Amino acid sequence: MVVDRRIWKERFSHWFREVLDRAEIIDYRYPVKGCGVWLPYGFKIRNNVLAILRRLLDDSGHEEMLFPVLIPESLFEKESAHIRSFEDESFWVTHGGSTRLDVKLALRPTSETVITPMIKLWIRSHADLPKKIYQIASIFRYETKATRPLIRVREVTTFKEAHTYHANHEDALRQVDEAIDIYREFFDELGLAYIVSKRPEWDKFAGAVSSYAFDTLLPDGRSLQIGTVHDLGQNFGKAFDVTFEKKEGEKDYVWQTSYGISERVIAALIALHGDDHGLVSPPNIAPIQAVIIPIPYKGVEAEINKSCNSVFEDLNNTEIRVKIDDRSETTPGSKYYEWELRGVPIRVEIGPRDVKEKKVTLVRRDTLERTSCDEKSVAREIGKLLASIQENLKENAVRWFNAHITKTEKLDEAKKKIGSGIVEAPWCGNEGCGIKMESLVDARVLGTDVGAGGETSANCIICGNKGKSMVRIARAY
Ligand code: 5CA
Ligand code: ZN
Repeated sequence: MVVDRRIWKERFSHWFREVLDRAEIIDYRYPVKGCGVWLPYGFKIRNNVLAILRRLLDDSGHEEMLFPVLIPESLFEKESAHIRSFEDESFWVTHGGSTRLDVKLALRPTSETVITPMIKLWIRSHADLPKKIYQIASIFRYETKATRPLIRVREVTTFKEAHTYHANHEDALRQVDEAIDIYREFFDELGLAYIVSKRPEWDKFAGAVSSYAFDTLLPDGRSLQIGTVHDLGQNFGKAFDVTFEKKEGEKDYVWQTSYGISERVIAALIALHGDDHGLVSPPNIAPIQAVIIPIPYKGVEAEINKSCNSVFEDLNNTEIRVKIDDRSETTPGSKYYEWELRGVPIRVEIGPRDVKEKKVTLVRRDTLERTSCDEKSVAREIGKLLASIQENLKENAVRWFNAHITKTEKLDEAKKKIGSGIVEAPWCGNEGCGIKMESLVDARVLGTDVGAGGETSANCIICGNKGKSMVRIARAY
């Protein structure tokens, strides 16, 4: 079944807040703008998502570390493009108690200027390179655009930032490719749909040589940047004087990359998979993969309980995350409603008819289809269903996403389609045309295709001169 997102396009924003609240993901009522509380159920989702990310990074030679939150202004301002962009976007600590600090301290908005000066102490020669590290921590940004839970927050509580150091540019560029591959795999495992674009010059990360970004689409047709990968060249190496001895004996500045992911990814998976019943959790990150609900019936309570316990044991033994909801004061109907809202992939119903036939009833959350299976084969059956749900969510997300990308050479059509997704149009590559396009269609340039697929022979949609590449435009979060 394909969930038609258009049903809730208009009320997506409201739907999103309702789901976060009622499925107990985040409580956003904390009295500091842009700050929220991870509730136990949301925190479990967060942990499962981070486990995938940690595995992918650890398996490719990244080492997890943890750096300080405070950055002295003297370090922060060393890379000029970086400080220019982040100065007004940072929270500043100016006092210790009532004493004014000699050097004010920024709460890290990201950590290049925290990590690079320490790397300088640890790298001597080419033998110390490449070096790949990451941390998962809070960062703080004084966002002035409208804040929204998970999507744009001022305390980003789930910031995974990787930083890598290399002996030459080729190796750093190879790392950029590796990072893009790792993120692809990560988003694929979450069943997300995305495109990767090279950001235009005027929208690069502050201090980067080039930036590549993953964008997805939310049901309201606006794009959301869910991850970025930056080639930092030697910009920070030079600013912080990080040198190493090359094989031939001479010195060079270190080459760097950095790449980041935040809780926006969790916003994206809620938004892309959810439906009118609430959350639909991909099985691989679902805190509970199957919930067993007894349907009590006078006289057969004992048999029903016995069957529930036996199914629980079977699922538990095959490492399916399972729970029995045996609250006696709540009706089965209210339980269905609650677990659907929380997106539990499989509901197992066990009632008088089921026990009589030695069967159980299974309902899958993505399509709400009901099937029946022998009590004996329940673990194998649910294993198959979980795999099928995982697959189906991804397929639906990708199908919907692709249906909301429009290629056009006409400005009128670009204007018409921009409200519902991403528009791709021929572009000469000039910044002037890019900026003009942004104002004419009232949207943002996301960038161009990373591969060769983005080339075009059509003329620039703005100036009519020979086009170089297809540029992507969208109303962006
Ligand atoms: N140092 C680099 C690489 S870690 C860096 O900071 N890149 S970034 O600025 O692009 O941030 C990485 C990712 O964090 C972004 O792609 C975006 O998905 C997410 N992010 C940035 N700001 C916020 C915010 N205010 N709320 C939620 N997520 C954010
Ligand atoms: Zn042009």
